[in-house]
Amino acid sequence: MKLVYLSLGSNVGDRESHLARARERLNEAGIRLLRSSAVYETEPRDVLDQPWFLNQVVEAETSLFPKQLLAQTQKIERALGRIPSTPKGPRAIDIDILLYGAVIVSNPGLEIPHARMADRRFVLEPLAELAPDLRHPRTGATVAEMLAQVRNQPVRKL
Ligand code: PH2
Ligand code: MG
Ligand code: MG
Repeated sequence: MKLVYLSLGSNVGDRESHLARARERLNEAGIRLLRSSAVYETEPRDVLDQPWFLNQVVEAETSLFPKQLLAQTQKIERALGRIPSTPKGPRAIDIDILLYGAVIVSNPGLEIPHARMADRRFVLEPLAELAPDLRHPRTGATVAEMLAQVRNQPVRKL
């Protein structure tokens, strides 16, 4: 069993319900949720001209290997009506693998830890609720330390 952290995001349609349905589907797919952060409303990053997101981080345990975990999260994204669109643009649901234990995975289709997690308050703020002392497997920085660097990005706890 591995302890994993996933980031959930939605900025299209009924955002709350997309997050809730993603949590249900994850449980049914052998990704057993242990804890969930609060939900945050967050300013869009990268592609700025799109609606604000709801974001949340969940802690889960799974016996799936990283590629199997990715396949399941992508299947759930499709089941919840995610339509392929602009990279980093609007989406009904996004499920990103942040951390898979302390394992590092680097291949064209999958990067763990998530390549941009250290720059994103919409990831670090909810993650810090669950695991402030957790260390980034590459840099050794704690979640709380990374969060301190991105406090200027607007987020609002619901
Ligand atoms: N996801 C992106 C791009 N920008 N901005 C916020 N606030 N939240 C997201 O989940 C998000 C984003 C690509 O997945
Ligand atoms: Mg994403
Ligand atoms: Mg994604």
